[in-house]
Amino acid sequence: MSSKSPNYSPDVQLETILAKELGRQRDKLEMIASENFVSEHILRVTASVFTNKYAEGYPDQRYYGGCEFADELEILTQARARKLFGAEHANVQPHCGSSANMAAFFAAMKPGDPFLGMNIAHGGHLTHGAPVSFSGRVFKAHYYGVKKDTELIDYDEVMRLAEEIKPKVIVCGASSYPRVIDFERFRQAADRAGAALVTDMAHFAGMVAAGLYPSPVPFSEIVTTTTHKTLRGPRGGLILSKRTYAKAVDDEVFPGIQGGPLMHVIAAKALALAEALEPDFIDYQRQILKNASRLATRLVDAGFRLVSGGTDTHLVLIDLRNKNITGRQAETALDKAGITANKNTIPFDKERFTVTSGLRLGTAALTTRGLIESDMDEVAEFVATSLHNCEDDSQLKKIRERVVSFSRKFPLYPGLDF
Ligand code: DSN
Repeated sequence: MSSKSPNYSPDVQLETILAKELGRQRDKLEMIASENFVSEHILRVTASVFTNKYAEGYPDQRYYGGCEFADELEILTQARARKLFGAEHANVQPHCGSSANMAAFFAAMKPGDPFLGMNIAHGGHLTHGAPVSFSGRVFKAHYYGVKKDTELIDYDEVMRLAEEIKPKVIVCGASSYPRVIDFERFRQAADRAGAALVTDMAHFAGMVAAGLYPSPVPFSEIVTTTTHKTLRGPRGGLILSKRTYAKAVDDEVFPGIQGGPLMHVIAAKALALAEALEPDFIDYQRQILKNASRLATRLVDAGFRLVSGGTDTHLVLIDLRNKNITGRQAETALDKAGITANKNTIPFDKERFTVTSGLRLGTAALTTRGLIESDMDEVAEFVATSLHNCEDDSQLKKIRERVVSFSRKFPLYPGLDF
């Protein structure tokens, strides 16, 4: 029913929730490394009439009528994805990163096959073989990790396991690894095993698009990503592959795993990819990196130990053990201070996953709001003071007041009600 209809009655309960969420996003500092803010244009397109359309299948091979414009849209989005990343094939239908990874794995191996992924406790993602995820239940997962001294990926271990296990797939890419990944070495390991290399570039896809992080595309049979992290698009997934894997990937996405694609989200992906093709996207990604580097420096100045000693990316991972606080305590304290972040395991963590000894911070969302390096000095001070006073609610309240007025210097969606 249209809001212009005389019978329209606003859903006050729902609108109140939406307005509260907008207020939360505006008045808090968003430092979850996997989150970002889309442009107002992308918000609008995500809410377009394509939400009404079923389009199971692919362009020119749909199971529904009326798909002529859905076809045009999907072809456009695929072309932009291929162009942005220099890929031979793109599938733009995955609803999320997990379904993209699921499709990639089913395209490259069979249930029960061995594969090699990064240990979740060392920075890998749930879908890289964790026993609770489909990836660890359907396939036989083996894990590599980081070295204890450097906290960098142990490439010798990757090579050794590749030779020993002969996995069908090697997965690289991570959720909480702050350093550049050496795709050439993963390629060598995959070749040694006769495995397909699947790279999950969800966290650093924006930097890859901008040419500020090495591209995994030339080295990998399949590359998966989400579209909403550093790439700054709508929530969703995307798969790039070599032409030889195109049919297998497409068949696994639909009909293998998903039904109707979310065409309104695909429209928003098309716009996000166009934004990422603009020259100022490179400036944006460069600023994310400068902000992360400055944040890391200031946190070290304040006495925090960072896993691997720093960052090459948008994220830093703090080892909180020298401060005698857990990740869970840190997350709660920051939330009270108006900073949103998440607890995270660190390599060789002795705490449970629900507690952890680490805190992960990212700079993509704050950079979208317009913060530059000098602003990160203040953000680092908010973080450090909150963590040093994490049991002191009155201190945290004072920081919260400062955070609110600081946040308002960087308006978010000024024209929106919710
Ligand atoms: N949950 C995402 C992250 O926070 O890294 C990955 O899917």
